[in-house]
Amino acid sequence: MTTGTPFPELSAEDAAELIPHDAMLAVSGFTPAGSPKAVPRALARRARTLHESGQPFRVRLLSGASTGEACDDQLGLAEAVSWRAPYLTSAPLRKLANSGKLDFVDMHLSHVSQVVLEGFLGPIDVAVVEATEVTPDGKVYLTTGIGNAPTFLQYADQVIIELNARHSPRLREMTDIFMLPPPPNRRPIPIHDPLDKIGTPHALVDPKKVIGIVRNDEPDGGRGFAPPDETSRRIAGHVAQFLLDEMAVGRIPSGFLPLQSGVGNVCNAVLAGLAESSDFPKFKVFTEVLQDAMLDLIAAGGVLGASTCSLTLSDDKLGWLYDHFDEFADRIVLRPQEISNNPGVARRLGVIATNTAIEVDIYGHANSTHFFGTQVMNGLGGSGDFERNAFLSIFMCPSVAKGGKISTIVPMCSHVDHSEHSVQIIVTEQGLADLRGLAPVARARRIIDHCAHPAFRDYLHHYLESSPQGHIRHDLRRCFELHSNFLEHGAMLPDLDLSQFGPR
Ligand code: 0RQ
Repeated sequence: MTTGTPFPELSAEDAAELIPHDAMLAVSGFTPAGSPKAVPRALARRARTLHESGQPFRVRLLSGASTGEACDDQLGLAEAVSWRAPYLTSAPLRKLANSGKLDFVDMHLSHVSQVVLEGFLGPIDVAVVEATEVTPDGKVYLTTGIGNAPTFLQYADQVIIELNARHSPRLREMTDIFMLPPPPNRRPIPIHDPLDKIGTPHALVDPKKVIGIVRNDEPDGGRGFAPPDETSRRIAGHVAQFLLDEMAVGRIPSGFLPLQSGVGNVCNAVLAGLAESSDFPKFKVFTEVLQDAMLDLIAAGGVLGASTCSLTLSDDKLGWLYDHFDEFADRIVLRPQEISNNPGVARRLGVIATNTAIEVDIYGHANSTHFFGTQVMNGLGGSGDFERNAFLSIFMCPSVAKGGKISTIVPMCSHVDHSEHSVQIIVTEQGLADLRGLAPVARARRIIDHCAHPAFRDYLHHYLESSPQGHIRHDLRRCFELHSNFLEHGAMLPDLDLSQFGPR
């Protein structure tokens, strides 16, 4: 059947039948924003039916970042994914990855597009892409998360478009699609300000590859955040004061620099703290995820505008944005992640990167992804794209987790995502350690004194001072003693009185 477009209209079930077992399936979006919904739900139902009749059905799933409940969670619950890249936040997928039932490849998000065009992952069999419109000549107007959709549309063998009536067709006014050709034909990306537009409002697909259109009106299903707690507010206070001091001594220009903000409550609190401070100039944001708090700050004027890859907004906030689109149309730019997270552009703009860690060691290595070196949480996301190339790279975390059973400042990280060579500033609610220009042992003393919880400082100082002398001082027999204590006794320092700690 065809109505309104030259492409066959399919039910979600019919579309799911076109995706074979073991296919490389690529999906649009970045976080729940812009991810397909109807086809993945139908695919999960199909997988369950096939599994019940004893037949195998699993796909290899490639996306921009995490996706929404309809895709990652449903396919994970149906055990219908054998391989996943580049990022996940889904509890069912995390469980599969941590039990060895899913091959999860944790990648820098800016790398994905290039890996696809290198052909390293093999062909993309089918791409499912959410859009507000696809024209007969192959212009695809994407929705709230651009992710890698332009690349998937170009390289997939077959394409299914989910036309989602929930989204405003005006999203194209914010969208700026710019594709990099393969090396050696690349030229400098001409972005000199976060709000510069350099591309087109649509992606492109060869119309012959579009095997069907599925209509849908399911919302993204994005959730809001709890208001920042006391710990997040204290971290935010330290970051704001540090940046003001850097401006006062002229190391940050008086007009400030573009900010990148990671995900989560701490990052939201920092952003809000900066934008609400009367001492702060208004600033622009160059980042990958625009959340509710940032939209409020743009509306209030503290943030002048944002370059991002996705509008990861709660459904209510997205509805509000659509109702007030005129206010934001020229203050938000939606880009593919190869551009929103581009290392060269981040370096040129002088981005101040603020990201969160699970643990940090006394020399400044940061672990953002794995608990106790083995259990993956979410993945690296875009944190590495920004931190390695930032003008200033800031990592934040509460000084303790699990009510004081865990110190997030440890002798040696049980997994390393970001190294001492590019992590510059570490912040906990206890204080801020500026590591620039410090050799390893001086870094260690500063991190322990400024960032570790007082209850863990004696242990950490003793570890440092009693370890064998070297450029870096480590005792390889004891460097994971705190981790081992937790795994054996349920607390890193089993004799510590936990009543001194708050809920974190
Ligand atoms: O567990 O949920 O059971 O209470 O980890 O910790 O402090 O609430 O921190 O939600 O901000 O997440 C690094 C995971 C922080 C996140 C990470 C436990 C703690 C709690 C969560 P509970 P918090 P947040 C852009 C940038 C990598 C990707 C990234 C992340 C839970 O920010 O995934 O930066 N970052 N992307 O109790 C054991 C420790 C722990 C610990 C905390 N040391 N050991 N458990 N927890 N520290 C995004 C994209 O790219 C899309």
